[in-house]
Amino acid sequence: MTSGLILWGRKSSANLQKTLWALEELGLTYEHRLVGGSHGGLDDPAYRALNPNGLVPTLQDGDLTVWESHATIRYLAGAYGQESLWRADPRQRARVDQWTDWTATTFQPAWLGLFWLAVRTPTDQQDAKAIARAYNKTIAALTLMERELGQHAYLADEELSYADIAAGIALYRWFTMAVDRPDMPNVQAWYQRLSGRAAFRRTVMVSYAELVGRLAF
Ligand SMILES: N[C@@H](CCC(=O)N[C@@H](CS)C(=O)NCC(=O)O)C(=O)O
Repeated sequence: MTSGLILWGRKSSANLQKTLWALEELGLTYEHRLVGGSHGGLDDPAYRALNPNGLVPTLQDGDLTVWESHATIRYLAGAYGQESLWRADPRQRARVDQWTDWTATTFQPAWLGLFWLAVRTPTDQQDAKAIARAYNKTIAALTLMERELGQHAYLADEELSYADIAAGIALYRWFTMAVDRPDMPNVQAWYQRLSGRAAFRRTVMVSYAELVGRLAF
């Protein structure tokens, strides 16, 4: 394998934060190239050649290029996290993948939908009914996690896995957004556990001020 990790994407991107957190969690050396958002560059032919989907993140590892945030964290876990983020046992890994894929299809569309409607949309353009619908979907998803996290410390089992990275990047925004938060002690404890990790604090607990009231990117 040719080595040399390069991550492309802006730091305020929720999807980028998954890859960034995984890189930091694994203590890897990488180059970070800022593209997307106010940095631009996503339509450059050179970037499109790497990522024809034209979004961030994109990860390069030598001659390998991977896009789609969940594919990037699975790759990093498999390549560099055999003793930590990865699960060699297919039965254990099935649970990690279950929560990772559920995050892609259910949890993230709910919470990120709410974030767009209630944080990114300028106040005078906000749609209260749409916000209520997205809020209810977010609460339903969090309720599922609340039940699961009552059984073990992390989403899939007792240790951090890439499922926690996929889902956990939502928590800083959830706990700092101006919304009602029903008491969910297990989710709260999980957030505290994640906040105890330097890699999470460095990559996820970062300002999203540039996104507030801004629909541009
Ligand atoms: N399904 C993709 C979604 C990627 C995505 O939507 N990225 C957003 C940022 S979170 C983006 O590139 N937006 C354009 C920009 O930042 O300029 C993934 O998980 O990687």
